[in-house]
Amino acid sequence: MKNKRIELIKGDITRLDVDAVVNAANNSLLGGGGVDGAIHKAAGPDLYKECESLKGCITGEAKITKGYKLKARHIIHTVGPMWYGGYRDEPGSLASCYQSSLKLAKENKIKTIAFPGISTGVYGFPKDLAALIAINETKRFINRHSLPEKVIFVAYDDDNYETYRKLLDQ
Ligand code: AR6
Repeated sequence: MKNKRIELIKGDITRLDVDAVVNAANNSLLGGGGVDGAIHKAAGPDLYKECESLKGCITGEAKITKGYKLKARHIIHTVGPMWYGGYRDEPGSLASCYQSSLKLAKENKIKTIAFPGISTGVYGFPKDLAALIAINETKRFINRHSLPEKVIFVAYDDDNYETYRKLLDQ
């Protein structure tokens, strides 16, 4: 890992002891499958109540809640783009998810933040392009700001882990 403020791990993001985990949510912010379902299940019903009060979120933007039963103190919910073949500026929207989430983290004095591969599950974004965007946007942000101090990419499977590892070692 060339950048000391970036880490890569394999596993379940709901178990991490960090200041914030990022959720790959949908526009309603009211839960769903994938990592969103796992986060809501682990955080408990009070998360749903707070999410209801947020009145949704636009694609590419982010909103913050408490972490409830998670070890993580906060959850940053961001809504990634659905992949339509690259014709609807999906890369730009995904880049915006990372920028919005990191900006919100900085504003909330978050030191450690963990990201899953936003949009790379149900939303069908190609994993290698998504990892490249995640890493580039993160480097761009942390080069300009001292917070968050550490950004952790969480790969859920071996393939995605290797994809990140190769890009991070370059
Ligand atoms: N920890 C870390 N990563 C995970 C976990 C986990 N526990 N579970 C899944 N992943 P997805 P999206 C990875 O589908 O594509 C939901 O229904 C997974 O392998 O969760 O942004 C929402 O409500 C994949 O690489 O999110 C939306 O409707 C990545 O997390 C929609 O899915 C994201 O997969 C959002 O789709």
